Amino acid sequence: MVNLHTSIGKFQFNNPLMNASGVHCMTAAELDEVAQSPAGTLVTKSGTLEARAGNPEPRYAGLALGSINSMGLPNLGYQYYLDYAVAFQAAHPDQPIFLSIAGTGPADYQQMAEAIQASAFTGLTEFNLSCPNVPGKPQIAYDLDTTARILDDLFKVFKKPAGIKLPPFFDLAQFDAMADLLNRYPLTFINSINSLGNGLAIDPATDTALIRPKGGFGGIGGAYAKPIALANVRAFRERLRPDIAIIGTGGVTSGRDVYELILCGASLVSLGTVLQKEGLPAFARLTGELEAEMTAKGYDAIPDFKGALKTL
Ligand code: RRO
Repeated sequence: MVNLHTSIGKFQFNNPLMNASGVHCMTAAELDEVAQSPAGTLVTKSGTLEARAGNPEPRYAGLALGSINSMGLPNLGYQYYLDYAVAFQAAHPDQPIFLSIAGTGPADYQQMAEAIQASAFTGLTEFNLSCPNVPGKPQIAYDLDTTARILDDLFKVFKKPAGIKLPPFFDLAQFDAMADLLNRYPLTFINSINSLGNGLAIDPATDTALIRPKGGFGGIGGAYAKPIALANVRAFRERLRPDIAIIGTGGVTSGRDVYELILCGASLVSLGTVLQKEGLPAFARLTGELEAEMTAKGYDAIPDFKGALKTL
């Protein structure tokens, strides 16, 4: 039997898998189902100051090798998820939980951070700086100055374990610049990557974009994203302070994919499109496949191969 235990900061998990924010985490009922699955932890849908209906439908489509979405941040408001998380940790003191937060502008982050700081929440907060789908609002983390301003303001008030959700980067100079910036802050983790922003998928029968919002543009997830996710996790693991853990997200369809994200340096691995397509049984399937891969490679535990990617 292999041991799937992993940790981030002082938080302990008995399985490295979790849902990706946005999938199976809109309501308390969905969150409860993830908590009761083999997943090691769970994260809420990104909550905003006020509840949002999100973009018009259709706003998600499955694709041959993944998915496209332009949900537009539909959520029940951050207070709903904060209340859920506080109640969850009271009922499950040994099960860490992540709260995800998204602003529609820089000031929102500080306001929600103040509220979470003042609350009884003791888990991990993920500040989503990479939503690609709010019309007229660029992905924040592609703008280093705005990112620095948000983090400066945030950490003046926020003293609890915090991380940020990053978009994919595509140039080594971007990794250098973002890692330099992130290393200045008391981050507990980053989550890399959000979906590949602003892809386009077309229905061949009608020559029409598959989703309605933004002229059909949306975030791409699933197998299409895997090499980019691996590269982002690897690039940040090589550049970030060792005490900043990485949650690897993107492109998982098999246990081998989970293994490879860990090989690149991920401490936890989250499931987006695969969870959307297969539902909760994905956690048991991928756990079994990860165990089989570790056994085949002769590893008993996650620290034995975490970050151990070899290069030529
Ligand atoms: O709700 C969304 O449209 C969404 C968000 Br907030 C995000 O961070 N990533 C994504 O692919 N979709």
